[in-house]
Amino acid sequence: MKKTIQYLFSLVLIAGLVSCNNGDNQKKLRGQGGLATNAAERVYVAPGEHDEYYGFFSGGFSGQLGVYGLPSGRLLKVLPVFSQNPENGWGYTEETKPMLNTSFGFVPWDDSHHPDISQTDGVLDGRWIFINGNNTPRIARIGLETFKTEEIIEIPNSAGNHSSSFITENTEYVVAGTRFSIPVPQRDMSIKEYKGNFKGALTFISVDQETGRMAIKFQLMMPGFNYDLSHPGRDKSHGWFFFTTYNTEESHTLLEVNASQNDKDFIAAVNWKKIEEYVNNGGGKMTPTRYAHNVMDMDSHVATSTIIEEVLTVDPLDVPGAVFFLPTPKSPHGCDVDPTGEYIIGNGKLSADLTVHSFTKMLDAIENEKFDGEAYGIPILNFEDILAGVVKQPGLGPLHTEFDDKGNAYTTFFISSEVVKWKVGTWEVLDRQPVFYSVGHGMIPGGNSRKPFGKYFVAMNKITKDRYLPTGPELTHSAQLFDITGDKMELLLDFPTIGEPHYAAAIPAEIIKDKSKQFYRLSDNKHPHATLKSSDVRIERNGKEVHVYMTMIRSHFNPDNIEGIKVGDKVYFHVTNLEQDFDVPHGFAIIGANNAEMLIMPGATETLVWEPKQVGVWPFYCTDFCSALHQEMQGYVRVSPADSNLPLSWSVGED
Ligand code: RUQ
Ligand code: CUA
Repeated sequence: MKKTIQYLFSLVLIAGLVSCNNGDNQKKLRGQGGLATNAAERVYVAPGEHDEYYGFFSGGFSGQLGVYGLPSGRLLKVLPVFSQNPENGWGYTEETKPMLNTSFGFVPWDDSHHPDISQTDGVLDGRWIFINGNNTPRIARIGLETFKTEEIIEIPNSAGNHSSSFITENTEYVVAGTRFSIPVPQRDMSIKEYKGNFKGALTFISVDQETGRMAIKFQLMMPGFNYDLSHPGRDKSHGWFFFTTYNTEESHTLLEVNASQNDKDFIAAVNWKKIEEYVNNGGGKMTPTRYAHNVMDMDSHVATSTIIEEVLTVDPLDVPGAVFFLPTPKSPHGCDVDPTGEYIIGNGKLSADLTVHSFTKMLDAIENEKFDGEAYGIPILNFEDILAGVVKQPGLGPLHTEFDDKGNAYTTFFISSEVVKWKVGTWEVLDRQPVFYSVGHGMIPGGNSRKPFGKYFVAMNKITKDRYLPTGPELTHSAQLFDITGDKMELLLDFPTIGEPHYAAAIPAEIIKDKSKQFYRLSDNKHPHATLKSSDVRIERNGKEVHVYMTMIRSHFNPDNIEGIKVGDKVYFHVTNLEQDFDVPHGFAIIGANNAEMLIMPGATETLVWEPKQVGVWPFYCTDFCSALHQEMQGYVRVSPADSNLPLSWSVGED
């Protein structure tokens, strides 16, 4: 243990030295500025012009997905996923609340890390983007025509859903791996009995190719390690999935020391095709559990949440030849597969070198049973037998590797704050560039596919410090855009990001921009409380429950005068936006509401609940500046005492 502590100390020391270097580098860079090069020109997107790529940056602890244009770094949209969003009412309206339902009840927040775009034949196809929620394990699917979260599935038997959400090359599966191992089923037991008793679930969620609907196909119940990151095999290794592990020591306390004892942890190689076949032939065990499956119906825009009470679990020992461990030095974090599918890179956070495994050698070792022991009955392959190569002393604290389309890899180094470019196959370091500061993931558009678009590399940095004007103790995170078309990477741009982007995914804009929906057709509106014509405008009372069927169009509400509401009522405003034009949303807000406004897209219906607590005449108004007469887009609700006999009445345009 002493040794480890010393080692950690030396890392910290080096980190200190390196950050001084960074300071120098930064001064140098500032001195040159963008003026020495034409960097500014290369990220300049003229007014009215469009960016070349959509970049989807995970929101981290904001729980959302940030949509940025690249190369400009302009924020285009905050797309709500796992967290309530008052900007448009996500998670506040009656239609969207079920999307945030879980087996723990309504959970209006999460920590989202890794988006991944759907693929066909290993190439980005732009149908959907998936992203994980860590804290209450969930996977979301977002449609890239509407940029709306269409589905969220909870992952049972999982905790800290981190090695997620990564997809196979035809989007057959989206995969979710547990970071924390836990007792399965959950039970009251001593934490000290962790070792040998906790389980790590790796979940394979099938995706319907027509609708995108997700369903948990099976959960592989692995030993109680921490499963950190994962990536699919591709091309020749399609059919396999790789997961980094740490804490193979199965320590339950002070992991910073105790989980760094083993010289090597593992990458778990999972032959999912083999397990799929086993499951399709009746293998696996239906196990009681509870998880929520939430679906947004895209015709009505009403979400439903269903609690599912069983899941198919698979014991890896029941499917011989499906799961192997590849020894990988020192608590690997990132687990990355190159575009050819041959090389699997484990980035050992505490290792001096980068280890690259060979898929071909792995198959050979499996076939010839060149094992080096086993862990919980799962064969461990011999390190030397599967080693493709080592990138020697590339930097300190490697985290993640991305790939371009020219056979180069780009690894991020947290401690030495740099991106290092190296050659796949020769393992030679070609270039290194400092980042400001302490980079986590890097991203190349299509970098997790068979066809990367190797023009830009974006570093997502964990520490911002002095890069922008100070904003008090709390700063946004900082991303940096590099041009990677030449031999050397060139820093072009810094841009601030919301939340904490971990991973990001980007796609050429031309693949999706023409499919982007402009408005919803009223004739397709299947909302059960839609009001499609003025003759259907009405208010109905059912005891204390009042339903207002309202419409909005430039620049009035119908009705805009409402009387007969009483203190203690629960008023549902079902509001339909009758506009049939691009970019004419209207908002609805009412004084005293305990939720948010709602922003209603043209052709859609949304519902806000209001529980008036005070007698009076209370205004409501449109929140989105929709026309020259937007300020006139308003109305009043008269609220009478609870025992009032005033009948319901409503009107618009009446004196
Ligand atoms: S993580 S900074 Cu949540 Cu992907 Cu590595
Ligand atoms: Cu409608 Cu402002």
